[in-house]
Amino acid sequence: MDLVNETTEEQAIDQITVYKVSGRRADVVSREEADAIYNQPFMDLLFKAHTVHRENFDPNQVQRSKLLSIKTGGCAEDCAYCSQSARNGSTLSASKLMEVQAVLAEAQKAKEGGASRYCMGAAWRSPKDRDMAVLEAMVQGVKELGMETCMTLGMLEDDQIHRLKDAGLDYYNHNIDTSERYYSEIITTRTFADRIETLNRVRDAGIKVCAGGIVGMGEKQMDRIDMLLTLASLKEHPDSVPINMLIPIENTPMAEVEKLDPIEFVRTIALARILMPKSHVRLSAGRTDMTDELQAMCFFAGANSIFVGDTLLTANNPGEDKDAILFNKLGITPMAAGCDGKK
Ligand code: SAM
Ligand code: DTB
Ligand code: SF4
Repeated sequence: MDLVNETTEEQAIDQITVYKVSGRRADVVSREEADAIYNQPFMDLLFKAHTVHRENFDPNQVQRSKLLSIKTGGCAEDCAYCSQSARNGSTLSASKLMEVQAVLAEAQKAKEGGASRYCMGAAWRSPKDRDMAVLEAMVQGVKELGMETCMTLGMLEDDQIHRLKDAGLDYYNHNIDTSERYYSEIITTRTFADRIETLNRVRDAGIKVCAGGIVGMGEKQMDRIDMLLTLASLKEHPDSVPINMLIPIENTPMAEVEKLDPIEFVRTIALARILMPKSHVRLSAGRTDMTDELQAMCFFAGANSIFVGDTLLTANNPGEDKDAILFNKLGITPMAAGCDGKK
């Protein structure tokens, strides 16, 4: 049986056009087409997204990454959602960059817990040159443990990117966070264009790109769609696309924002899968407040990666036991390190 329901309407939705976003060449659907995909009847959207997912991945495999905050709090940036911004009046105390051995001990535990990728995050606008040798040693050490390496350190200069690449960095995470239109409501200390520039530099240096954003920050539906269109319009699709549901943090400007309807969240995941068929779409922050059924629906819609362990950077995450039960119930198996799960 042909899995694709070939209606005229669906053919119209499938039409791929070429257009430019902010001067970057892009082979992506237009905003109108993306809107039509996002807003089609939910069952049709899920069917389409799952079909695309199956064409590109084993739908029963999910990749697992573990996060560690290697430098917490006291950040000079004003990201309105973040517990680590010194400007947000958060009660989180700032700490120094961790010692290499302490990071490697944590990475070893994550490996034993089954994570295939280790992502080290720092609450910085960008790293200082004096920190680079320590960061390089962390990358080298985690690589030697047999895990994929990822860092998220803010904006990077070319020489910093090359040093990290030479140390063995596989992935760099840098999120665009929201649409270009809504961005200035969320962050004023660095621009949307700054983010794109860092992403392009990372890609040009041959490091795999992990780029996504946050939903549930009071944005409009069109902002979620535009955010995904921008990601799909990068020179190459990001290898990983983390979709974070806002974790509201006390004392931040986002603490009381209205919760996003979970169906809208699933629609966002589905559009990400359809626009970026070969990327790993990560069901990222916010899983602690999601039911098993919602997470299962996200996996069906094309999410195939998660963060594991009971903490993200500073906030809670479901933890290994809960995830093992969920995977077992759903018949999901973890992707091995170095295996991209692609067909
Ligand atoms: N300082 C670096 C930067 O901003 O690029 C790296 C760390 S930063 C915490 C990494 C990402 O985590 C952010 O870009 C954002 O997408 C996500 N994030 C931070 N706080 C969050 C929250 N409360 N809820 C959901 N996602 C969040
Ligand atoms: C991403 O997109 N989400 C992760 C990772 N990349 C660095 C971070 C989520 C942070 C959630 C809030 C916290 O733990 O402070
Ligand atoms: Fe700093 Fe990153 Fe948090 Fe923004 S998201 S305040 S840059 S740690």
